[in-house]
Amino acid sequence: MDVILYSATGSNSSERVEWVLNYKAVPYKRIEVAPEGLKTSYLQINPFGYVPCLAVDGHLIQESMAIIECLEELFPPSGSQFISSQFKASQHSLIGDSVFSRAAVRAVCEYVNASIHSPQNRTVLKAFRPELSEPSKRELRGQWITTCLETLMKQLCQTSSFAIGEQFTIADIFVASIYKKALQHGAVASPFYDQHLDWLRQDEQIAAAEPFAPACVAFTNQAANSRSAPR
Ligand SMILES: N[C@@H](CCC(=O)N[C@@H](CS)C(=O)NCC(=O)O)C(=O)O
Repeated sequence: MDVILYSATGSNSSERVEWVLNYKAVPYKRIEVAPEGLKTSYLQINPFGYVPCLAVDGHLIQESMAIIECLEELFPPSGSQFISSQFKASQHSLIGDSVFSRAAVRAVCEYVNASIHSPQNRTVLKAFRPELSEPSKRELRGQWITTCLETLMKQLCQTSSFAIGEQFTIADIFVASIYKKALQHGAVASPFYDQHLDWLRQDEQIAAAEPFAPACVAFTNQAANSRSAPR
């Protein structure tokens, strides 16, 4: 299968997809889309003008959630034909193993994607707050994500240190990625979300699959010796 990911360094939505591809050990080619490309030639790939976009044997798929759902179908748990030497393919669904766990995972992802990420998107801020300077936009983005993550916290890590349920899912990926974005915008670190991130990084396979390695992240190591759920 020929898999191409159109991505951009620092793109939060692309990071989600890259994390899934890496975790599932799917071989893929990554194409970096330059900012000017988003408004020009790349529109033929993704008419929405956003990264990510995934091409699978010539089929173009837009929107990170749709891409991830498609990857879950194309490369289901233990899809051994795609195992590379670096990673083991996942043994469980990254979306959840029951109707209700899948609904809970999707609810978190939808909240992150639609309610947290979209309003602070560069294009949206440019349209609604054109008067703001770049530093002010960054500050606003950090504040917005932080406020929403406070709300989201109540839904997370209720039965384990994973965001939803007892296993690693895309809810962990969406949450950890948007938290890192808040830190990049200068938001104050959160003990809860630091602990969640630390927890994920204690798992070799999850940590090895994480894209854009963690230079920008305030890594507290608070949870390094404890595997209790962040609450
Ligand atoms: N809902 C979309 C969001 C995609 C998105 O906002 N991508 C950002 C990067 S994270 C982008 O391409 N921004 C370019 C712009 O706003 O001009 C998805 O999940 O794929």
